[in-house]
Amino acid sequence: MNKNKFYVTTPIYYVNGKPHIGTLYSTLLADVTARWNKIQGKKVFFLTGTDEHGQKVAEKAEELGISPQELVDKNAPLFEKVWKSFDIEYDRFIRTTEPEHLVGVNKLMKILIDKGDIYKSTYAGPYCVPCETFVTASSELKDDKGNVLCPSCQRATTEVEEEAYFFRLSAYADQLLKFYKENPTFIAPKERLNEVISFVKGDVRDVCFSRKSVKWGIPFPGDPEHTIYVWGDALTNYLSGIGYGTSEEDFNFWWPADIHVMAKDIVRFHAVYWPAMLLAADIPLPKREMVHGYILVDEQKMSKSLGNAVDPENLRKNYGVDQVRYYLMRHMPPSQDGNFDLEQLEKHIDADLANNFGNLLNRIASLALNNGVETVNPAEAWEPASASLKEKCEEAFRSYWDEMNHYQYHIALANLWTFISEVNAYVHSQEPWKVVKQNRELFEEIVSAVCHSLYAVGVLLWPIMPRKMEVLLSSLGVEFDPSANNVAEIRKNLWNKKFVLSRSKDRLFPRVESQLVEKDEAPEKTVPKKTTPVKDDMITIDDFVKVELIVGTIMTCEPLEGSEKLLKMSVDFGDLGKRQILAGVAKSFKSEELVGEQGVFVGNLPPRKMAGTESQGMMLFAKDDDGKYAMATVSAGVKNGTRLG
Ligand code: ME8
Repeated sequence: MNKNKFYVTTPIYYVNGKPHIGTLYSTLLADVTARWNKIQGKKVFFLTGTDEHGQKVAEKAEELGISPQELVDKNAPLFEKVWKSFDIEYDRFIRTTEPEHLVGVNKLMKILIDKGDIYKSTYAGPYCVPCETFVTASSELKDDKGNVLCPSCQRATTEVEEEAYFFRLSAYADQLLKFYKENPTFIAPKERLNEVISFVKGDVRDVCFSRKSVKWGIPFPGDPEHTIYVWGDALTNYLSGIGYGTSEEDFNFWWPADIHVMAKDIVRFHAVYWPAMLLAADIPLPKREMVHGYILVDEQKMSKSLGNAVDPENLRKNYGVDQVRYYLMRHMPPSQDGNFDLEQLEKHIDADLANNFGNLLNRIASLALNNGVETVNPAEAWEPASASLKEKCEEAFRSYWDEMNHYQYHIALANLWTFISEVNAYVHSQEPWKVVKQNRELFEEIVSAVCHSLYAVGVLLWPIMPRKMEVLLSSLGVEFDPSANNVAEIRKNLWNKKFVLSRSKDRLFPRVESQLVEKDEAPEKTVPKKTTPVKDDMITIDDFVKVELIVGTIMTCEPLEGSEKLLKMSVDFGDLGKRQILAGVAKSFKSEELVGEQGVFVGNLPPRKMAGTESQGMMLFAKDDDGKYAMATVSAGVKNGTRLG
């Protein structure tokens, strides 16, 4: 039965630390996957949460002098807070200390015990606390003091010798190998599947499934002197989070998981132990596992000792939620490790988002509205250039669809940006600012073709940048409903929509205010020193501060009738309102070139008439020796009405 459902999970994160850019990355991949499936009209369940038991959490609590329960209650909300601030739209945040989870874990463990797949023995060997892993003798590495190092994190392990319950993993090796063979797409990318296969083909040992010396955990069924090994407890969240043991109806609807997302560090737990536990309990296996690389900082793994963990909250405050979401999804390919670099982040926000994409919307919307086009109807028959853009839109959809469904989000985005450049090229070649004076119908067609393109892009990018795309769609007059199977509409590429344009107050993607240059201390308020001697050709600071230099965006611009030199502009100064400004630069600029540009103006000159028309300010230009003018502007887009000084 096709239930038209999609169930996606993230790892549940240890609560001994805070969310960082790496855990944000996994959670974002899952969020984008969930949203992409949502807009295909599927019912989606997205599970994330925190892993709260085990030795590592217990040791951290002890170090802080608080109880483990206090520690987990303090830290779990930090994850929820950060995910919410990044618009991560999860359906359930599971905590492994919740009663529902305990029910699910007990149920699964009892099945394994009853089946005879759990037996009691003694474990003697090294244990890695940071990874909560029993390190097998075959993979031993040693430091110069003779300590066994963990093969995964390279840190020193501790020797453990204790009575324990074991899970008969070795009994499932053949079934696992058969499963991998029959399901070659189980793990993406497939190189990781090869690693898993070689592990299972090697010396697979039974897994220790309980800890006697660790008290912070779920009591082992029938033997409360032991607690359940934290990984046996944690993996079961994927079942208990959808009702296993508490609501069979929900569980039967959502299970199996369509995708588990994780990084390469925990692939063995997910691709070997977890399927074996499910096979033992006769529960269908998850359909797929997306295994991504690490996010590195300065080409190194993030770690507490290096102090190089990137705080998502600072990124959000400095750059914006959707800008960070976009950068991580476009420029950190999931198949390999990716270096996180603030300079690159800033560069891409400016180039990809502010210039290439955001500007397109601002330009076309201002041009249309300034020329009285608010309602945009589809053309009855598209001119060849527009028809060709329509075809490109269809092609862009096909490749986006393909790559998104193969979880290649970075390629999907790169392809979509090619289309955005094609839309820009179309506008450039069609010159709507000229056409508007000659052929109104064609002008409206150009606006409509761009709106249809932006509509498709807006819907397709919603999973990546939900908030910004809702703003974009709303400025096209589209009320976006993610459950309305929007993808089906885009696939048809009918270009038969009507748009109602509105002017937005702010730019969709402002240019970045760089955080990389050390900011000067805020200048102290200048107290004019009246006594300072001033040469004849100099002014005092008091003279300078009298001049009000303000930034404004040119909304309309046209030659002033009866004048060869003057352009007449309407300029938006934000809270200071709109003003009519005249500038004698008609020989250097075509009026349409100035539309949408941000310039610098003298705001406190008295209005004066030029060629019979009033100018309510003066725009600043630099004039070179040949008499050519260049506009004075600010390097990063700022709010209209901002004062220079
Ligand atoms: O392993 N780059 O929890 P954990 C990319 N509780 N992803 C990263 C990353 C980085 N630098 N650092 C962490 C656990 N991650 C267990 C999981 S699941 C049943 C139990 C992400 O807090 C990545 O998804 O150590 C990795 O697999 C996970 O966080 C490990 O999180």
